[in-house]
Amino acid sequence: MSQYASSSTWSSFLKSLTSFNGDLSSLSAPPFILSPVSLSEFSQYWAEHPDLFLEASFITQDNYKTYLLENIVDDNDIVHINRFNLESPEVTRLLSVTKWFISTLKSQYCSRNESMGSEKKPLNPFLGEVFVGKWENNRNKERFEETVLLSEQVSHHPPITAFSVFNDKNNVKLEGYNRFKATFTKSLMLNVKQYGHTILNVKNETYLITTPPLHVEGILVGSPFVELDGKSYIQSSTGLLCVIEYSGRGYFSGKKNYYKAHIYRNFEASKLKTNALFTIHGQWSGKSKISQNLSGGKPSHAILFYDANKTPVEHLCVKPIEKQHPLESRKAWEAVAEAIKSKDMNTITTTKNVLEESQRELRKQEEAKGTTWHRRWFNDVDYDLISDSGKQKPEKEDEFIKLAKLLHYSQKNVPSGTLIGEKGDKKDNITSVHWKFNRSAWDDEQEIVL
Ligand code: 0T9
Repeated sequence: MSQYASSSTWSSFLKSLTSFNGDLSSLSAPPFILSPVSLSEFSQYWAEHPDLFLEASFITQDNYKTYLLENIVDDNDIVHINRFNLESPEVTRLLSVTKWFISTLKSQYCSRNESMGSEKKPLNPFLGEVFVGKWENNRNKERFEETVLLSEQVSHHPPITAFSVFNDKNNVKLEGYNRFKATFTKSLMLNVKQYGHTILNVKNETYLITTPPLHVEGILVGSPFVELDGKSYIQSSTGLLCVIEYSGRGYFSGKKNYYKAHIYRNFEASKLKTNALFTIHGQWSGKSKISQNLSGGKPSHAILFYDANKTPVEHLCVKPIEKQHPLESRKAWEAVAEAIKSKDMNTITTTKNVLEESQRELRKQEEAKGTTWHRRWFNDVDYDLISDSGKQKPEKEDEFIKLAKLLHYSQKNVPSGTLIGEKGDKKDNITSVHWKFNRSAWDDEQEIVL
């Protein structure tokens, strides 16, 4: 239990949650549960293992068979054993992308427990807020070069963050956007559905990635933490598909942060688990193992797939605040973040008001001029081809459309991971607007530098 949990401010905060209206920004929480970090920064968690982010781009016809070698240490030497029969570079690359994706989860959902003691309420980004930086990959500069992160708040109400991570040298790029909806249960657990999707592009292959629902436990005792629910899909443009199922303590294992992933030849095959080519299971915040399914669905000997605790993260390099543009997250929130760190409620309120008031003023001016805020690096694209929203429509060769077809994936604005015909997709009057990265807008960028 947190030392603050028995305080009267915490219990009156808990009382205020029972009448929660869905708008998290309207909750005024006591300082100890506030994070000095904005949600626009969360996009960096996609690549805190920049080597794994790039790994699939190095898997070729020449080396794909030597992936997942098991190191057996004998009396005086290490012997590498290849236990698996890897059938094609495409399969090995999907295994590699799966490993990278699993490696992002600890960053996405546990890093704040480690840096701040528990999950905390992040700062709610303002419209147009950006967060940028790069991974310099100094340990292997020649091979990797730099990987860039761009994150932009493209909507304030509801909050939507769009992001892109790219490495030009190796032709690996990721783009996506995130929105969430949260509700409290009677026992004050927070249920969160994520919306949006992410597309990874490795040379000529693309992968559609969906993010899972989650819940936040431990709020009553003042030390919140995240547990994942449901599924994630990683649909490859080659047809191959990885389905990841999450569970917490006691569902299909006694462990927290548990997952099971199955690799299938395609969507049809995924209907039967015995069709899986590979099975991976374990903790995404700890160790997980992989086995190959032999004929008849029998699993082979399992070897270590990934150990989150043995693979330290590499933090993004961000310019010092003095060199940042006023729209950059840490610069814009500097005064508020300082106030949060010193747990000074009055200064938190006044500094936040200054920021919010100037945002309201901007919106008023735009309304008077009949303009809207210009999104810097992302466009909203309407995938509903018959609607006349006036928005940009996707191109003929659109990757999201191609991947969605392979996965039978809903293109509507429904919770991430919803397939066609599933609950949510069947409702009428749902839009199909998704945020897409506009690389040339970044190439033409004059004001914000890395
Ligand atoms: C996208 C991620 C998301 C954002 C966070 C729900 C949550 C805000 C959204 C979905 C990232 O890629 C992945 C990770 C964690 C998610 C956050 C966990 C969380 O608790 C917050 C919400 C808004 C709160 O801060 C609730 C307040 C609570 C900690 C105290 C009562």
